[in-house]
Amino acid sequence: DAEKADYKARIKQLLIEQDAVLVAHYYTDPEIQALAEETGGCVSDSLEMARFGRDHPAKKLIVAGVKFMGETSKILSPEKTVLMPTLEATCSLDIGCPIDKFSEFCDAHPDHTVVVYANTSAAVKARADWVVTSSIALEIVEHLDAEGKKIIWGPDRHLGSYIAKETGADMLMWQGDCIVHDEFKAKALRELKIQHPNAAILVHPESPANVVALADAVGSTSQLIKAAQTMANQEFIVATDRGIFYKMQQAAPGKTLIEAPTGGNGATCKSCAHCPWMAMNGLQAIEASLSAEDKTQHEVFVDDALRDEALIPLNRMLDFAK
Ligand code: CIZ
Ligand code: SF4
Repeated sequence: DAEKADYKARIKQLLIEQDAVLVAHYYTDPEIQALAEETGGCVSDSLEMARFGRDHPAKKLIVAGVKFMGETSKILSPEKTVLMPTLEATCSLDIGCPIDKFSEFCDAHPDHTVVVYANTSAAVKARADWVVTSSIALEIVEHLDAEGKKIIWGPDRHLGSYIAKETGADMLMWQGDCIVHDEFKAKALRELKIQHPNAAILVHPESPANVVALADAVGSTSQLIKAAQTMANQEFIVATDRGIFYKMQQAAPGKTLIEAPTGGNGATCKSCAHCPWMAMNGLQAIEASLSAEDKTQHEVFVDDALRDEALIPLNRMLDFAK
């Protein structure tokens, strides 16, 4: 509508005036992803978002995603101004892994290598030996296991269990979960598959093990998009945040994408396949991040000492990914 068109036009103007670029996650709303594409920004997973921001010549990054993504961008690009539509967009994994408790857990097992998921605070990253995203977690754990390392894994217990099962690595698990993926239900998924016998089931490994067990392909957001593109099936049942449908449909035009069921037998779920924090990145909030005189609701800062420490395990991942 007219109001939205107005916001979009203003955002485009402000991005140019301020030498800023919009970096959006696959789970943000489709109109935000489209805007990032139209304005020369990027739509990607958390690893690629951080890389794109670091390598882009713009002076300012507008990170449409959740707080850990803004922090990671700031850690990799300290000379750039990093703004977020709202600093209140957090993540249940980040909330569920406070630094003091996590640090105690690590201290209790000093012979373990600490591997943390990117969905954590800068302080938790600073305590880690490795940071991983779901697109590279399996390979890094395989590498560490081959070196005979025992691993502390945090915070996502489902992703951790999946990786432990796939690699056979010795992993001590922090018990966090993602409120979006944790809601996918195996029983209802089995019933849906009966109605769509030719559909391939695509599952993000933050989902429960009994849902992962039903998958034809398991992977990170980028890997699931690739699967929809390359697998011969014409229909896919997709167990991850529904924001991904925008890029998945672009990559697999003409194929049918179906949401995996949440909540089972009509029970309600907290998030129903869309992250409430990702959903906070609306047009109005993006416009505000660029136009507000007072940036306290928007600008991301990471303490210098913390930054230096968090950069080590982050760069370890980026170097490994090369
Ligand atoms: O679930 C998330 O927040 C994901 C998939 C983040 C990422 O690594 O892109
Ligand atoms: Fe966190 Fe889950 Fe939202 Fe991703 S989808 S930001 S893991 S709560």
